[in-house]
Amino acid sequence: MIKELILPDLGEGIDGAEVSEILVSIGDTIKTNETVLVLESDKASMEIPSETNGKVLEILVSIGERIKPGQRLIKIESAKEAPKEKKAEKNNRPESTKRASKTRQKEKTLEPDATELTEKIFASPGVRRLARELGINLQIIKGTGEKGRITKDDLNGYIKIQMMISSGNISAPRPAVNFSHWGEVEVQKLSKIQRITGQRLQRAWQTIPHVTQFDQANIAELEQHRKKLKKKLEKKGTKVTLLPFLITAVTRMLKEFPAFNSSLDSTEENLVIKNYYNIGIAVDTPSGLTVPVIKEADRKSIIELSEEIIDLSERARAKKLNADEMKGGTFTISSLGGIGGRFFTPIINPPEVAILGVSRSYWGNKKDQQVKEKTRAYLLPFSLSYDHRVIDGAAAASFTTKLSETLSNKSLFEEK
Ligand code: CAO
Repeated sequence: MIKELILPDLGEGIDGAEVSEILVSIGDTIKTNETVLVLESDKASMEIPSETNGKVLEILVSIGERIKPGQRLIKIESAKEAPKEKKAEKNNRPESTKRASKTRQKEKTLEPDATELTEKIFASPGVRRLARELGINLQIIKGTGEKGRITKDDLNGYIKIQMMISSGNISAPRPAVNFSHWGEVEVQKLSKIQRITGQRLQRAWQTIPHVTQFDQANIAELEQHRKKLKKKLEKKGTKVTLLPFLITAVTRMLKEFPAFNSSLDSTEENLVIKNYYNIGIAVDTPSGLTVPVIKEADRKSIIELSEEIIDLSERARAKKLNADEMKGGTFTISSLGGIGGRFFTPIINPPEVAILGVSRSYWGNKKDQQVKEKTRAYLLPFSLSYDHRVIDGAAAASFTTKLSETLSNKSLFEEK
């Protein structure tokens, strides 16, 4: 026997609704009360159940179609008479009408907050139910269905992104803002280096508990020494800046404080201490920040380091570095001394556990702890960021204190 499922009166002044989901296909065997359609009215979502067991012969509506009570929805070849509902009928409204309004009622009682929040949100009951179970506010999901309806794929996509964000694999999506609304704007594409560096920095910042320790060193004597050396080597075409001295001082510190030259292994249960000293130097290039690595920096003289810094930074700016030259670092120095500023908080370059940020030297007063007097000093401000899972504050303060002493003593560099 062929039966037709008719859209019942939807009640409470609802004169029609849009078909948002068709849950059956031609040929499907369905049971009485099984949901076959999902409708979306201005006020609520409704599931329309079958009134009979049987086989779907024809679907008479399509997704997005606006339908009205009394409209034919589905032709079903009935297997047998649908069992009569036990409940006494109080009026002439068909059972499905009651179910539909019951569904609406249920949505209203189960989702008091959601109803308020989602007044303008279109989503099927299934999507709403899942969102409710997972505590997801549907308002923040952009629906890709018709009229912005949130589909199952939209919800799944959102869940996937959240999982990736929480595992640190990607950064949170940014809301689209129309900045030109407030004035003229210019859009510049980020370079590949900027995009990759940005992702790495964000991951490092989010996953490593950073602490930054600040200190200064009186490098007046060292600066005098550097200037002499610079003058001498200028004739040979080598420019000696402060950086090679910093690298030399840092490698000495790393030997004295091995934890700063280590990495956590993948289990995060072991510390891998490295007995080689490869120093990454942050280089500012027109296409973004690059960090070439000076290998075995502890074995190189100030002149060798100067030449290598010039070579690596020039090739970094010309995008001529090869991948190996940017790998294997054990500690990074980011020097902004040539530019300016006074202290900053550098971001650790994983899998390393510490980074030294160097700012511009300046003439100031330094209190001499022994004679308790203030003396004029050429002060180099520096900032050490470290991974607090690996390094304690006490060790970091010892490191920076010792580094300050080392840089204040030019004799330590004279033999190099
Ligand atoms: N205090 C005072 N003067 C300093 C100084 C400091 N801390 N550091 C460098 N200078 C001086 C140099 O001695 C040089 O002066 P002279 O010509 O009189 O000798 C001048 O500043 C320019 O130095 P430089 O910057 O060209 O050379 P460098 O060896 O110090 O640095 C490099 C090389 C590649 C690190 C640098 O050019 C660079 O790119 N720095 C930017 C790094 C960066 O962007 N870090 C930020 C990362 S976080 O976003």
